[in-house]
Parts: sequence; C-alpha cells; structure tokens
Amino acid sequence: MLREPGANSGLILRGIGGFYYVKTADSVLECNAKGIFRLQGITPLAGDYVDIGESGGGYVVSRIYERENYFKRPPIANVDNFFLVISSVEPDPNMLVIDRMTVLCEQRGIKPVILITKTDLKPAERVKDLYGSIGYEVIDVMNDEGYAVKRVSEICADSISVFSGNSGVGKSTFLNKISPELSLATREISRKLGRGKHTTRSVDLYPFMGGYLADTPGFSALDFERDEKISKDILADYFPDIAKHTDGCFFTGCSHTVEKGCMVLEALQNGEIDPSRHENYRYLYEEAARIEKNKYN
Ligand SMILES: Nc1nc2c(ncn2[C@@H]2O[C@H](COP(=O)(O)OP(=O)(O)OP(=O)(O)O)[C@@H](O)[C@H]2O)c(=O)[nH]1
Ligand SMILES: [Mg+2]
Ligand SMILES: [Zn+2]
Repeated sequence: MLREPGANSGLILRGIGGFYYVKTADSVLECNAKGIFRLQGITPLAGDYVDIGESGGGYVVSRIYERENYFKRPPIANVDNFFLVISSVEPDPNMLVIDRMTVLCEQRGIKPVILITKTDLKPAERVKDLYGSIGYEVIDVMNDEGYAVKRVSEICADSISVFSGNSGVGKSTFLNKISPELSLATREISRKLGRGKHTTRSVDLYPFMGGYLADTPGFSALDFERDEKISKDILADYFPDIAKHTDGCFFTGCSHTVEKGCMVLEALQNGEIDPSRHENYRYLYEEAARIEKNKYN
C-alpha cells in the first residue's frame, strides 16, 4: 500500500548511475545513497520508501523502509500489481520465461496479470487458453483496446504496478495507450534480427490515478542469472495447476517428476496438466536442485 510522502521522506521513482530521484510531499529530490548501504550490500530500488538527509551540501537516502517485497529482475520494490507482458510474435512467447516469472510472482504472493500484445499480427490462443485455464487474468490488448485500457487502469489505481517482459514486446507502447501524456520512447523492431533491442533503459515510476506505473527495461530469456532463489521443495506450490494435485502423492517429499504413485504425473497423463507447464516445472526443479547442491559443496 502507498505511504504518504513527507517533507524529508518519499518514494524512489528512479535510480540511475548512483543517483536516486525521490518524490517527497512537494518535489522530486536527486539523492545519493549513504555509504552504509553499500557496505551492507543493499541497493536502494525504485519503489522504495526512504528518508532523506543532507550531507556535503546534497541530499542522501538515509533510511530505506522495510519492503513488502522486491524483485531483482526488474529491480523494483513494493510491487502491488505485476503485469507480465507477452507478444504473440516478435518476439514469440517463451513459455519458460512466462513460467519462471509467474513463479517469482507467486513466491511473493502476487497473482500476475498476463497482458498479450501484437495479436493484430498473429493470434495467441494457446497462451491465452493455457494461462486463463490456470486462473490467471489474461488481457489481449489488441482484441479490444478500450477494454484493455479500462481494465488495466482499474487495477493500477492507487497502487504500484510494474510492466515486465522481454525486450520489444510492447511495454512502453501499452503504457502510452493507458497514459498518452507519458510519451515513452518505443522502438520499431528489427524484422531482420527478429528480436528487439533494449529501448527502455531504467525502471521508472510514473504517477497514475493515485498510484504509479513502472516501465522497465526488457530482458531476454538468456538474461536470467541464477540470482532468484527458489527452493525445489516448495516449487510446486507456485504452480497452481500442479499444486492442486499434490495432496494424494504416495511419497511425502515427492518431487512430482519421476515417482511412482505421484498424483501430479497421473494428472499429466490424464491431460489435466499441460505438458509444457510440467516440463518447465521439471526444468526449474532441476535448476533449483543444482543451485542448492553447489551451495553446499
Ligand atoms: N503490431 C503491433 N505492434 C506493436 C504492438 N505493441 C507494440 N508494438 C511494436 O513493437 C515494438 C516494440 O515496442 P516497445 O513498446 O518499444 O517495446 P518494449 O517492451 O517497451 O521494449 P524495451 O523497452 O526494449 O523492453 C514497437 O515497434 C511497437 O510499435 C501491438 O500490439 N501490435
Ligand atoms: Mg520500453
Ligand atoms: Zn508427486
């Protein structure tokens, strides 16, 4: 939930090159961060609520309030709504990226909203049906732009909302639709390369209907360092479609990947779980297992 800014406290709208732009009650102040944060390995993030002090004639972030949550990619704190933006083409949907991001949201107790762009170029029925059937809200921007703008605006009111997704999917383009005065830079995609270059360079919060919209730089599937830790033992909890079958597994601590008497594997056989979801579950499970093993070696 949003906090009221004060004269010497407020919200970081943007962090770039070691400077932080903090929205206080009456202005936006450019601040450095106190050296103590660096020593503690803490980086102030867009979305952080902070206190501001003065030092050497300039402003400094002197305190970071406890975060409700934060993401490393995109780097942002105190997220209320997470829009996972996916284009039907250029770039094509990457189901592993979608599943990884939905897991990272679920881990923070956030139900991501899936925003699909570019269906004027190619339909995206598979993605829409699959994630809709799992229970995520899916909004096809080009199906009915008026509805998409109205619905997303309604969700974003009075809260911090982040728009995240691969480079070139159309995050900035959509934000310009819901708030035309933003006039964010967008990039014509290079057809030859079949992929976007990063147009948006930093996470930026923009005031919108009593809350803030965050445009973020795109990532590519290869970008994910292994910096987001997920425990393999609770991974299934973050796949709602898998979690609902785990109760009856024969073994406690069933990994739902190979075991006899696994109800998840049975549901997969029966067509109740989508094969691509289970395949990505296994991929993320094995990745988490590898990371946990390396940590203890
Ligand atoms: N046909 C079509 N083109 C779109 C749509 N949405 C975005 N585009 C185009 O896709 C390209 C990339 O859009 P951007 O809004 O810059 O993408 P982005 O996600 O902000 O990209 P980064 O800032 O690099 O992460 C631009 O040329 C847009 O005009 C859409 O729904 N349909
Ligand atoms: Mg952009
Ligand atoms: Zn199982």
